[in-house]
Amino acid sequence: MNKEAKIYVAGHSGLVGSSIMRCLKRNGYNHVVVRDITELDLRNQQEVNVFFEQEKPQYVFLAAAKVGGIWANDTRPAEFIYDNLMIETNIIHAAYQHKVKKLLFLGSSCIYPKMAQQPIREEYLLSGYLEPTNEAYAIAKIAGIELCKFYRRQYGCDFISAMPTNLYGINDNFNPDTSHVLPALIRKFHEAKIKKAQQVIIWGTGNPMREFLYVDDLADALLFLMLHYSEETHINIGTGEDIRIGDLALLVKEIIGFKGELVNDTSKPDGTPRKLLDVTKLHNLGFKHKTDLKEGIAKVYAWYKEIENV
Ligand code: GFB
Repeated sequence: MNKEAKIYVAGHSGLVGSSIMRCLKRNGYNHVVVRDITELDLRNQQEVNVFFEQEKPQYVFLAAAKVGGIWANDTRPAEFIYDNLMIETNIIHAAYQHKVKKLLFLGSSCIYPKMAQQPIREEYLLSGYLEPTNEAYAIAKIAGIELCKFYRRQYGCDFISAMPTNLYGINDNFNPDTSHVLPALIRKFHEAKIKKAQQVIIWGTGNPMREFLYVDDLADALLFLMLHYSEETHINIGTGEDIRIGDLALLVKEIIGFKGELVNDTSKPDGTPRKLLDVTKLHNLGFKHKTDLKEGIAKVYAWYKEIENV
């Protein structure tokens, strides 16, 4: 991918897509095409075909997706499976038809079986049943991996798939009902501190373990893979370390400086007990993340205060 290459970032305004945009700019890739959701509905095959016909991108980062935290996934499964299947099928097929040189598809660590052996190696995919709270999203993402694999096998397309662990960073969704745990905790602790509240509610038991990767480290990894990886097998992207949700809450509490107590709401689901990725393959290729969790949360909190004007 030379610096003049025409690159399409699907999902450019989201958490991952906006980070890919910053990463491409930092690295001197300036010929990037994007479309807002109001201009191009990626669930519509006709619109996607017209866009590829007009723009003819040479490289594609497929970061567009319907995403959300455990509650959104659990309560709106039809939207998660339909939107994601349509987006990825339309883009991958159009990329094949319009001879895209290379496409990178983004999945998620929830594609692996709920009870997968830890840390989770790439080959554990489809070796057991899925976590029910995000089964719809996981099935769609598994379909995306398989699309890339089979388009490579049958048509020789250079389509690759990356499976990131739980992500966080600037431009995240901070809506308490639909967000992932980290932005939810940042917002809850921040608001509790401002209001001098006594308590903050943490969903579930606090016992699940999660691994968190700062989104700018993910974007660096994606560019690295676009340049250096070209295999049929998907590849995990993570830090190789995880933390108990209860301990994560204590860490966010400390960074924000909230003085009250934590209360567990066990009417909310825990989800997968643990999903730590084995990142040996990525490390062996020569890529390692840079941002430590505490440093990353502090960066996001600084950004959050700025956009909230507080
Ligand atoms: O980040 P999260 O929503 O998603 O939740 P998953 C992680 C854990 O944090 C769960 C707990 O055990 C939640 O119960 N948690 C505690 C909270 N307090 C909160 C809170 O205020 N908000 C939220 N959201 N969680 C998602 C999948 O699973 O991970 C997606 O549903 C996707 O499909 C994504 O794969 C990466 O890690 O459980």
